This record gives sequence, C-alpha cells and structure tokens, in this order.
Amino acid sequence: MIWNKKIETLERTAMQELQLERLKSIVATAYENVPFYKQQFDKVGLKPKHIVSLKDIEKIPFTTKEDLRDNYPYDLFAVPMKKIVRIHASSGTTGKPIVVGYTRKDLDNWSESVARIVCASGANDEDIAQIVFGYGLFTGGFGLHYGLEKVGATVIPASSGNSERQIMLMEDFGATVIVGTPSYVLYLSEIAAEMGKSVSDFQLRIGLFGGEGHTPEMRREIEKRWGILVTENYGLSEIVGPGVSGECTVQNGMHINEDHYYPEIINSKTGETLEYGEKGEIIFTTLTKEGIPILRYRTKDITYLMEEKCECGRTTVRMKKVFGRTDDMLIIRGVNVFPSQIESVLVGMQHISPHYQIIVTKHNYMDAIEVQVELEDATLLESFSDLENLEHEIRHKLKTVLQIDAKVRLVEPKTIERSTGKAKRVIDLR
Ligand code: DLL
Repeated sequence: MIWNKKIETLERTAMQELQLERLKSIVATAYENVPFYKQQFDKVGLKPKHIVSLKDIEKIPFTTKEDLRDNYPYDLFAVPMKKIVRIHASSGTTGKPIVVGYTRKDLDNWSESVARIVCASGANDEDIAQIVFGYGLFTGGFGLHYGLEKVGATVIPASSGNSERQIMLMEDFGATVIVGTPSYVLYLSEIAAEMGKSVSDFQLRIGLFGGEGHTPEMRREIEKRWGILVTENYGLSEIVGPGVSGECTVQNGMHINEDHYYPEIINSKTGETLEYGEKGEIIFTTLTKEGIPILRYRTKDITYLMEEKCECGRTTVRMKKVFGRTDDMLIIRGVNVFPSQIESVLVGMQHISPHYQIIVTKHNYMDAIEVQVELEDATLLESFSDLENLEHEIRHKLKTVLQIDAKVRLVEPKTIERSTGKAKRVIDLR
C-alpha cells in the first residue's frame, strides 16, 4: 500500500515545483529568523530573493555538525520556545549533543514521513510492531512509534535492552513486525536460539531496520534467522530522525520523502554537486521544518541517488544505501577501507558468527588492522590446524577485497560485545 499516493507518485516536474516553492519559503524564514543563516548568506552576498530555481540551492553555504554544535542548544531554532513541543538530540558520544526542536506541525510531518516508510515496507494496520529502538533523546523509538500508530498498527513500545524479555513479548504478543537496528535484531536471534526458540515460535514477517547500515550479506543472514523480509530506512536527528527515506518491498534503494527533505549528492572534498548515479556525500535541506530549518546539511553519509521510477509505482527519488561515512573510512597505509567491506567478507562464511570487531593500531609509524572474528563453535579451538586454515582463508579473502593485509584473530564464541543499539565495529587506537 502507498500511504500518500498523491505525493509518492507525483510527476517529477510537479514535485520539483512543490520543492521550489517550499525551498523559497524556508530560505526566507531561515534568513529572517535565525541569525546564523543571515550571517552565512551575508558572507557570500546571497539574499533569499536570489533563489529562483532549484539549482540555485547550490549557492547556499553548507551547514555542518560543528555549526549545530556552536549554536548549542537553541540558537538555530526559528520559532520561540513556546512553539516547540518536543526536543531530541543526536546520538553522538563525544562532547555536547546536537539538539533539535519540533513544533506540533513538525511532529505531524514527521509521523506522516514515517507512515510512508512503514507502508513501503509492507506493514499495515493489521500488524503488531515491536519497537526495540531506544526511546528517549534518540529519535529512533519515538520516530517509528508515531508513524506506526498513524498507519494503525498495534505498537509494542518495548524499547531496547532486556533481551530475554523482548523474546518473550515477541512470542506472546504475536509481533509481526520488528523495528530496530540490524545489529540488535541479529543479537536477539542469538538470544532466541539460546532460549530454545525457533522461527516457527514467532509470527514475525517484516523487519524495519535503520539507525545504522547493514550489508546485503548481513541482510540475508538476518532474513534467514528470523524468516522475515528486511527493509531498511534512513534518517538523522539533524534533519528529522527516521523517516527521511525508506525502502519498499522491491528492496532496491530507499525512497526519499523529498517533499520534506531535499537531497543532493556532492563530492565531499570539493563540495561540487554530482549527478544521479554518482557516489558522494548526501546532503539534505529541510523544506518544511518550522522548529529548526536546516539548509544543505553535510551528513557525511556516502551513497548515490536514483531517479528512475520504482517498480512499486513510487516516483520519489531513491538513495541506494549508505556505503559508509566520510568519517568512518579507515585509511590504512594509504588504502581506503570501509568497515562494510569487511562485513561483506565475513558474514555468511562457515564456522564463524556474524559478530566482528576491527582494531586499528599504529606501530613504528605503520598502520595495522586486526579483524577479530568470533567462532561459531568453540570445538574448533581444539584443533590448531583447523583454526589456522580458517584464519588463512579469512585473511586471504580480506586481502582480495581490501588490497591490504589484515591480521585475523579468531576469538571464542560470544566474546565480542553485543549491542542493543548501534554497533561499535571499529576501535581506532591510533
Ligand atoms: O539514527 C535516526 C534513525 C533512527 C534512522 C532509526 C533510522 C532509524 P542519528 O542518531 O542522528 O539518527 O544518527 C544518524 O546514523 O547520519 C547515518 O550515518 C546513520 N544511519 C541512520 N540510518 C542509517 C541507515 C538516527 N539505514 C546517522 N544506513 C546517519 C546507514 C544509517 N546509516
């Protein structure tokens, strides 16, 4: 089902007209009400009236995470606090968080955006959805919650953690949809197995995953373990939270709610705008946000845009998937390595579990990378030659994909830390 047929199947030119109208309006609002934007515009001699086509957006300076941090907590808000009805914050771990505020209208637009991606995933008002995202300042829990409710699904706001209880609820309440990070849902499958449960004990049919990426290999693994169809969705606190984009059941790219969040792809080094199909950093401009309008936000997420109409009938532009972040790319002895490349090699291989961690160190000015991989079965530890063979095999596969030598360390089952939210795969000790 398409939640908002009119918008999600709009002709491209009509969509662009709508976007331009909204862009002009938000630019004027930001310029008039947020001193930061006025300064940004004045610096380059730009006035809101200079925005007459969508292409003119390229004249607007970028907004970065540092800008949001410098204006902590409320200086980018475009309305008086009285109109703000909710606050959320980014999941950043270092320093002060990024704070975002929503007006009542913003909350309505947010749940509308999430309702669209919920329907795109194939879920509907007959589903029972267990949300295992954290509820709190993180946007994941509340964001999916209101979108699912809007669609009419029965929501189980389980929040994250307390994993055995999650399994009990899932089984007893007959959850049909599971909503969380892929790494936590993977971990839950392990808990279920430990509790002696199998796929047939549950009613699950759909997974709505986001907050972090997952490789196609990881998707197959989770689909197999839970017997579900996995769809992915994307978003970030600075723009709205979840609901920026989401996959349909065709599973080929995430449909962007581009009447609210306008996407562009840029070369992250030069800032130059790239074409459809070209990989680069995705940046977003909010077109309707009242509380905190954001112009040309540098997400650091790498992907490409797809303009073709999707088989599902939606005409909205899709983003393929996030291949990595400009700041999680590891440069090892000059070679670029993304953690997702390592995941593709490991997940699905025999004798090892899909849990891994990447440790980066520096010895005598030389970068070194160690991939810790968990054995599925401890009995392998009894045979030195089996272990050695497996280690060799993984090392060889990694070398083929990464072009560099990585040390492989096989560790005992269940020793790599599990996450109930976003997984921390890389420990960079340099
Ligand atoms: O993670 C919002 C969200 C929650 C989206 C739940 C979807 C589901 P932040 O905590 O601000 O917001 O983190 C945003 O997470 O810039 C990406 O790097 C990453 N991210 C989110 N979804 C995906 C995804 C939420 N599907 C940051 N694939 C973003 C890859 C993702 N990365």
